[in-house]
Amino acid sequence: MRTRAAVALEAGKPLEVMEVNLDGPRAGEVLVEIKATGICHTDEFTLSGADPEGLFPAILGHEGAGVVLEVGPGVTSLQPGDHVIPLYTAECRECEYCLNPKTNLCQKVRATQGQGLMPDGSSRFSMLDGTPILHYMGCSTFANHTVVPEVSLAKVRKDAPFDKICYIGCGVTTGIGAVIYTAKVEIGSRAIVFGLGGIGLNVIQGLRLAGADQIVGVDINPGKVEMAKRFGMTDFVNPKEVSGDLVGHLVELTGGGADYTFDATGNVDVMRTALEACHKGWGESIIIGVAPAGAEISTRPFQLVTGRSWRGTAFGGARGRTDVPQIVDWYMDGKIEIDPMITHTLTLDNINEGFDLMHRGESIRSVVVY
Ligand code: NAD
Ligand code: AHE
Ligand code: ZN
Ligand code: ZN
Repeated sequence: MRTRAAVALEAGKPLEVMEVNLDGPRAGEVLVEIKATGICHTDEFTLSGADPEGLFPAILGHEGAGVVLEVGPGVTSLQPGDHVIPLYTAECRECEYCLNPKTNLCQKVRATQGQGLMPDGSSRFSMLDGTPILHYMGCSTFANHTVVPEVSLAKVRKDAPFDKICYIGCGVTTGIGAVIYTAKVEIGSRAIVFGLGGIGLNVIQGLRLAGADQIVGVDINPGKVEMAKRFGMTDFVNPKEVSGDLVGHLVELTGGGADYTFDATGNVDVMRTALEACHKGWGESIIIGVAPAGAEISTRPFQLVTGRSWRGTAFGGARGRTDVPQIVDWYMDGKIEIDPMITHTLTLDNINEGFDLMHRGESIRSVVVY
């Protein structure tokens, strides 16, 4: 079939919206009509050329929701008409990783996914002249139709709106999950969140859900303050307005350091600050942000010797096929909010505007509705 897609032809260039060929689903694969997709900072990271795994030409996008149109041979858990959210972290429920309760990093399709290919080593997308186009993060939601492995699809309830629940495909689950599944934050905790964007705000709402007493937000863009307060931020710090040592300021503000800190910036200097702003003896710092190729983190080992821990999380530690339908229920039951964070709704033809809004720091989430 043919479908419309925003294609990343090369790094650093705007996406080009065009008709592309899409082959049908093979064994273990599913054809999905994407109804809506969010634009995450990770899409911009890959498009910019900073991603060591970035390959071109590719169809980016990993924060979508849609409807199953056709299933390939051997697919048993889904049928046409099902509503789904594509998962960049699969859940096969049988690999060594899925069987280990300590991780959500299913490896069933990860190797080919990182090469922009389906599990059989080929791509379903091509240009009209036959040139192959690569998949992205196993999702490629910047296409009106996409083919996804069965193990990379969460089946969700049919009454949930696509233009909101697409955000659960990455930002909502990553932020809330980092608190609930990865850090397992206790009631009464003090926490600091670095970066109040599409991920950091969901960390904040996760902290409120977990019953944190103090939620400090740190961002260099004061335009993010109002939204962060709405989601539960109790204190705001703009590093540009702190004279002197930022770590010292944060340690004092949290009465000796935070129980938990979260980096949602992808900046390795911020990651160090986040680790060092943790409480001596027990503070845990969770890295969510994705850093550019070649970037490295550092601190004095003494920071760890004296009881701080450095950890990371992908997709908030969520097991997608199990946890994502539950997060959709939380949204539908009013336990979490999504709507105010979707600040802009675009068409596929205007998708590059979503990247411009992100660059200018004017959006939280832009969502493309097909
Ligand atoms: P975003 O652009 O919406 O937000 C980033 C925020 O960080 C902005 O508000 C910006 O002003 C702030 N910021 C930038 N530099 C800062 C600094 N030096 N100090 C304080 N604040 C600073 O991006 P997003 O969509 O929220 O994504 C955030 C990060 O999380 C990105 O690196 C993204 O790639 C990553 N991410 C990781 C996962 C995962 O599974 N680990 C999932 C999604 C996104
Ligand atoms: N490809 C990059 C790393 C990108 C990365 O860390 N991706 C996160 C999800 S970001 C979603 O917005 C992730 O899930 N990582 C675990 C994994 O298996 O990819 C690089 O540096 O090579
Ligand atoms: Zn993302
Ligand atoms: Zn698995």
